Amino acid sequence: MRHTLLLSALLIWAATSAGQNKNAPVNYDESKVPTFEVPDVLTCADGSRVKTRKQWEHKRRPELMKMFGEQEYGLTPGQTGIKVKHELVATNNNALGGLATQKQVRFVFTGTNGQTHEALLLLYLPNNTAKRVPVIIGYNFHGNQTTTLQDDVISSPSKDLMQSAGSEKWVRGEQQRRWSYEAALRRGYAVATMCYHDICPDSPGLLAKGVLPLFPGYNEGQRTPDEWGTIGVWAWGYSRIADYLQKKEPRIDGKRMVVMGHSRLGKTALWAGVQDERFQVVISNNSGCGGAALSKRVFGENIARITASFPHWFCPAFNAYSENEAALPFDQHELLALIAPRYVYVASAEDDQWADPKGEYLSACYAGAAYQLYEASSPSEAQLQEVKLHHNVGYHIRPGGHDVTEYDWQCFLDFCDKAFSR
Ligand code: GTR
Repeated sequence: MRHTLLLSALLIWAATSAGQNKNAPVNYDESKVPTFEVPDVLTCADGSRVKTRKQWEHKRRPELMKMFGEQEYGLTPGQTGIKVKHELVATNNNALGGLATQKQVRFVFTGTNGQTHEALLLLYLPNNTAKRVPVIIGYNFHGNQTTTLQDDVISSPSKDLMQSAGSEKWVRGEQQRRWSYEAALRRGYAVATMCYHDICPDSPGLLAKGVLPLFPGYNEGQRTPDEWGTIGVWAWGYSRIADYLQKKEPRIDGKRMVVMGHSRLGKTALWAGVQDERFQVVISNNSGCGGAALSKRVFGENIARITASFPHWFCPAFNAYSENEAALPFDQHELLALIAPRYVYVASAEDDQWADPKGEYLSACYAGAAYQLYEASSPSEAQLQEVKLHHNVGYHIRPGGHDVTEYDWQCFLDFCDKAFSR
């Protein structure tokens, strides 16, 4: 018994203390990409090969989900007992020049321990139709008030906690260029956004200021190897937004929900889309390492760097692959594959080499094995030079850097139109 305890303690220590080298070299040279074997999406851990949808759904898919949960993002708690109340705080029927009905909804989370936490959702519904509409759900980085110049948009509650003195980032409209609300609304889409810090502050020292203390068994600072990181918590939050829109908002068509995110929130959108099959379309923009990019290419940001800079994003067990990507029993193309046969879109930017555009593209190709089981299409390596591909796994690359542009939105909307046969 004592030996077992000692061994578990050692394993926990090894899993949590390895890696995280903030000085690990970063490679941007294609000729220095290591030769590696892409883990085969359809080969199970016991060596057997998946030939049918049934085998995929009942054996290989759960096996992969378990690997991503236990070794990368951490496990999402099942029964949490957390209750959510929704309070309509404000409505404006004539927002964005009359294009939209704007609603602001307070989410009040209550844990079984009685602790509560609040978050604020901003929702735009198109005024050009009375029908039920599809919705694009995406977190913002610095508060709802940054996504538009509409002066009645209330600042997100996490602003006071997260804003550093003198920072311009939280100013009204500061991120407006990243939110093509008008384009989406004109095309008949609703858009819902929330500040990701509202769910869980993106700072290791502030994790207890989000929803985490409401979860049964939460133990601040004491993490088990497979305990979820903030990407997992934010993904959980995406599902809570989906709950609200699907069940409480009559204008939303709950069968046409899109989850999207940029960068760390692109990683989050993928993990949310994998776990919550209500998301019919999953969009990852410039998500890079720990998102759409293949880890085993070790190009641009790598596991040592990401776990050093953001130790709270992943589960502690992920550190074991820092400067050791070759040992990973899975890779990110399998994360995309887990979304099959639903629609997934990967967007890259040419100058965003930190996110490894080529690794993002190859991931989209290799995910195809699972899509083929459903006779659904994906890009092929031969199409690498093409800039925009609309298979069930979609992809585009555009000039410029790490950002979300009007063009990106146009591509996302085109892709959603295809997914929803509009
Ligand atoms: C970077 C990080 C990336 C990406 C990005 C972002 O600093 O290295 O993985 O997520 O932040 O979220 O903007």
